[in-house]
Amino acid sequence: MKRLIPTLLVGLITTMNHDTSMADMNIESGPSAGPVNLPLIPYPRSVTPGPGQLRMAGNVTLSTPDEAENASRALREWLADRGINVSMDTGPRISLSLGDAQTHGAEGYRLSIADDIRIEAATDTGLFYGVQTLRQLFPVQAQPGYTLPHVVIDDRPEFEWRGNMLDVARSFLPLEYLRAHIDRMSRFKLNRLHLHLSDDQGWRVEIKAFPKLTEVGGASSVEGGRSGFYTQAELRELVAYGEARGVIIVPEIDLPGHTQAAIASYPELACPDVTNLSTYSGVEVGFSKLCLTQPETTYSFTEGVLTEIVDIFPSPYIHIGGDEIKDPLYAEFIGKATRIVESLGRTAVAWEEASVADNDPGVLLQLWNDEYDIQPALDRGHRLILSPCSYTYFDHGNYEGQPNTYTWCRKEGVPMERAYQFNPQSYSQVHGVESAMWSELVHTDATADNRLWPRVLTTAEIGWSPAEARNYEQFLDRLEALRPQLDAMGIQYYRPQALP
Ligand code: TNX
Repeated sequence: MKRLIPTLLVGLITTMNHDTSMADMNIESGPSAGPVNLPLIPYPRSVTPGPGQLRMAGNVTLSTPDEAENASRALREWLADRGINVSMDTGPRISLSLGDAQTHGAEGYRLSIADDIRIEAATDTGLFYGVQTLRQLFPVQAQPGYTLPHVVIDDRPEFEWRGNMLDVARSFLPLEYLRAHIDRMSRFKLNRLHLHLSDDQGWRVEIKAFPKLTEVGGASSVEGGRSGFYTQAELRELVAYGEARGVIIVPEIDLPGHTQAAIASYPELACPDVTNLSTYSGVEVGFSKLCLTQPETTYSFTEGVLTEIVDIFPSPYIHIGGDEIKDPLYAEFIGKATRIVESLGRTAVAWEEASVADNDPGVLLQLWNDEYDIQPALDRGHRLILSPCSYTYFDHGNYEGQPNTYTWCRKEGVPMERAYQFNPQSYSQVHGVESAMWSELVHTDATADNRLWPRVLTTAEIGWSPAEARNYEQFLDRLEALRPQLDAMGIQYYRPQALP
């Protein structure tokens, strides 16, 4: 049931009225999300309104600790962008301070707005997230003055892994898109960008020991898609860009299947009886594989590639694929590949089919097919990244029948409401959640935006907010309030017919 806007928010709304699309912001309150529905995504764990309001003009004073480099930079850049001056002695103080890990955890923070604005956290990342929350409370355009509600927000994430996967193998995405995506993700506290870097249709990462992977495999793509590859230097820069925004880039090299681009580059990777050694631009899967009966070639390739991958990507997790392939030696290969990753000092992630192998229980399994039996792996202690296709595959339609979308997992597509209803709390041993955008049918930046947004915001909220703080009606109201922020980021998000 909708209620009048609580007085606490009147000042905020008044400020927002300058912005026409904010004017119709519909603040709703309900029992499950506490007394107010601040325009925040993901919704914080705890919101305690205070009695007053903070009024400020376009000046603030700042105090930021040296150790909080990323949060301080994000705060200063945003203030500069918003035209808010940092001065020595006028305006309220915004202070960032590093405190106690027990209270806030690795990514949590407390944001208090009273006469001053304080953000406390145990880490730079926690402070960074506090800054993101503060930012969402401000209108997107510079105003002569701002009024903020007095409030204390205590917040920390439900899951450590809050991810999004981009398939850059079927169709390439330019570096600028990836940088923009990292910015966008970090604004909503998403922290793992999983890059699907190789598949039948393309190989996208420079490997110095195997230069033909990008000469041949980098030049192919799915039909109608984009080809290309990233150099190691470009990827290192992207990693640093992510690090400054709390986003770890998790690379995936899909093995031992989905390897036609590698085989076309190095035919000796296929068994001698294989005649199809050319690049591939179709969409069917499951036909290519490394020759597992030739361990010398297969493992020196696997080890050589993974060694360079760990050198480029400091991520504690390296994804080795492992999906959609039948081979009598499959389980043996996976066991060996996950141990190669371990020997390189990292933890392997693999698609859930890999659960048949004798892996160290530390290996993370990424669940994607609602019908797969994962129980035996859970019994052995594996933890899960949850990406069930019928809730999280954003190559499926925003609505039933959307052109250029898949339906193989769910014929009705994955409308946002459905995506929001996904409940990771109904699984056990959950390490995190991740949505995925496969790119067989996604060939431009605009289409990528349309498939990803706003649905990625459901991943952000499901990954961060506890089940009690989630409510779809309220989420829609908050999304509506944040729409100018998505617009300002230049996101060409899908607009449902129901919205003007
Ligand atoms: C299944 S999910 C795949 C991908 C496809 C995707 C299309 C998974 C591990 N494999 O190869 O691109 O479906 O929705």
